Amino acid sequence: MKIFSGIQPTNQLHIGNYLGAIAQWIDLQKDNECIFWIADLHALTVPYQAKELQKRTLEVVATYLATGIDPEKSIIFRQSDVKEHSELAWLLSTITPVGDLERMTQFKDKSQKHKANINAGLLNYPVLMAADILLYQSNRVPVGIDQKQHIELARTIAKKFNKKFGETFIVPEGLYSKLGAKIMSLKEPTKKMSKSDSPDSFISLFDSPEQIKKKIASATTDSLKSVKYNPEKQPGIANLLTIYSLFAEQLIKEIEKEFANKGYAEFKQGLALLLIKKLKPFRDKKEEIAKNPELLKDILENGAKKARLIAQLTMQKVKQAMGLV
Ligand code: AQP
Repeated sequence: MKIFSGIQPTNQLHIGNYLGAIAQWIDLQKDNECIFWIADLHALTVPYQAKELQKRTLEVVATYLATGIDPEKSIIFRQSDVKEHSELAWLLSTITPVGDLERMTQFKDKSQKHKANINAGLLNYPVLMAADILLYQSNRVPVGIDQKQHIELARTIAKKFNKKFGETFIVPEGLYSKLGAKIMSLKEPTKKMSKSDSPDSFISLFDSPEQIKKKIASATTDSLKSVKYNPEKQPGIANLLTIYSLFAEQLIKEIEKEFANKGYAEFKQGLALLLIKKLKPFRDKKEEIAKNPELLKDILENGAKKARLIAQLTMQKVKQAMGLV
């Protein structure tokens, strides 16, 4: 099966990006044809520093390697290295109703967050995302649940294109992790954890032990004093239990029992120690990778060559179908 997924180089990746997306990739990489890419064109839709973008892109590649993505098994490439993404996005935009784009939750949220910069790219983001996925004839797209609406739109666009111009695209399906599909903010546990929010609201995959302890200790909880999974009444504790369960590979019920007569401080201390232990191999591997920056550039160059071949084949088909050649 063809697996395709990517991440924007908008900041250091957090445990939400890992549990919602990357952890699934590691499993899928064993038996599938995988493509994992860096969505730098998408990252241009929110305010950013041009000087920082290259560095952040290479950091995402380093994060992929540090968490276990193997460039020998999977293609890793940068979106802007394959011009067919932008080309197909334009073609697909001609069959996408503006109304469909205006009702996207991410467009509404990001327009609210960046009121002074509601650019057309922000509105067209899901069309570019549909182009990304469809170019590679992807079967499955493992992502967090926040991307479900965009995946559904990509499916609608693929079906519409196939109906109008003849069978051209594979209609992709989203793959969502059972428990980790939406990790919440540590500060506002009714909102998803986001790498562009305040650093206190997320645990980066490379936070130091001190940072982890401090952030978990100050995570928002409640006054019920009971370590119970109840997302409605205790969203903060439910989120911490979810994170604990996924990293410890232990059922939530068992963790509740373990901390049944203990306070939140003890539970948080246990979670911080668990995270420090589980994230240490990522930190160590990233330090090792940092010694060889050329390796990251080579991986992107090789990945782009392979990605271009696949993308060009699809573009030929698309242009023929649309009457452009
Ligand atoms: N909180 C989350 N829980 C589970 N999965 C998540 N993802 C993001 N946040 C969570 C998944 O991570 C992948 C990469 O996301 P992205 O960088 O393309 O953009 P995003 O979804 O907008 O992620 P962020 O962290 O919120 O970034 P910013 O702040 O830059 O917008 C996707 O598969 C996403 O579902």
